[in-house]
Amino acid sequence: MLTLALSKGRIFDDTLPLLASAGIRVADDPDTSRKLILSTNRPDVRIIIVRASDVPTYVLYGAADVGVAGSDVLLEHDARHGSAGMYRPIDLNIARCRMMVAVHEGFDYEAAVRSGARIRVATKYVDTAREHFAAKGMHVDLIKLYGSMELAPLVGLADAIVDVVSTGGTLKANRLIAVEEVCPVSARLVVNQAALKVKRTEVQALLDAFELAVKAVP
Ligand code: PRT
Ligand code: MG
Repeated sequence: MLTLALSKGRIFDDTLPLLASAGIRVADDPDTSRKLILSTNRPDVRIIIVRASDVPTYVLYGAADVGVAGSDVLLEHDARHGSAGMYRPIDLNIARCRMMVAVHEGFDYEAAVRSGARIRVATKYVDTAREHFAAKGMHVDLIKLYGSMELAPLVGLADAIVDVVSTGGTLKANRLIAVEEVCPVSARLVVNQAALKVKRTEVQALLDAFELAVKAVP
């Protein structure tokens, strides 16, 4: 049995076509079904639905053989736990966005950087943000949040946020401005290191199919 960990929403939606090209069709829709284990047309392949930030944990511990996780999630995981135990063989080029520093439109970020001011930054990517600002030689106080980062500068919790941005609509609606890119983000295939050996044939077949499908996208 091959177990694949996905999060529902954009990762699941964008992975479906890749699975289809590997001949795998999912029987249930996670948006309407409450099932957390989804069967597929292949009796030897199942999908588990987990939180986006939990995908590396399931794969690392071998509860899933393979998973799809945003590079934002992987960066944060690695900054905390190191990169051992998981291969990331393929950039799937899906769920793309950019990790950005953003501030309220009234906050002069450049002036704060120039003057060496200590700023407060709210983010769920605490370790990634710490490395980013340390590399710039900036002093920051980091505040860990679990979601809705965009709210923090509006109510005085923080001067800046580090969050992922795709259309920019959420920033705009909240009068925030992206002032700096931390890194581009896209989802990667992650593979448990032991599974790659023990289930070599099945895992390799999936990797090959995904790789072909990714290359076929212009
Ligand atoms: O929702 P949950 O707390 O379980 O986790 P999650 O929010 O990390 O999961 P999910 O499914 O929302 O995102 C999964 C992965 O998709 C992330 O880890 C990213 O790699 C990737 N991704 C791509 C994004 C976005 N685009 C994105 N726009 N993840 C989140 N967003 C957020 C963004 O932060 C903003 O708040 O969506 C909101 C709308 O973005 P705009 O710029 O289009 O307005
Ligand atoms: Mg979300």
